[in-house]
Amino acid sequence: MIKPDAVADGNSGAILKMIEEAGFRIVALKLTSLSEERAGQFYEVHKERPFYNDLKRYMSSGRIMAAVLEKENAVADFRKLIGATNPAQAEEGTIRKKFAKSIEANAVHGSDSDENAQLEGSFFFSGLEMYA
Ligand code: DGI
Repeated sequence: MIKPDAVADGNSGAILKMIEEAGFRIVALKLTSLSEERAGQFYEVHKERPFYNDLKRYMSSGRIMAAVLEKENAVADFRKLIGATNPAQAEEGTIRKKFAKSIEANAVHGSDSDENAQLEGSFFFSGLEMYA
């Protein structure tokens, strides 16, 4: 997912370019937005965390871009490409190093397991919208 700050700043194209150049194939893509409630569902795993309300508000503050990506070893390789959650710790050459503004407005989301990638893909897309 490309998060609201990155979409609003016009960085979606540059981020998708980095993703494709890193060898990922885009198999589904849409520009959409999340209500606070849907953002809360997406990040339900964090509901006990102190930043949960801020995260819901931020993730529903503007348009986002959702994508399903395909690659060997996609989850680990994508997390490497996006860099650390906190951009202050993100390595040079990562998407977050280049585009993230803060630990909250950190430009992109990536699934943390194959299982969550399936669930999160289905959160945004029907099977018919995913072209494998
Ligand atoms: O998988 P990540 O996005 O790298 O990180 P995560 O699953 O631990 O956290 C999900 C999102 O929640 C993260 O992208 C931004 C937000 N977040 C995580 N830790 C903090 C945070 N937001 C604030 N304000 N403070 C935090 O410590």
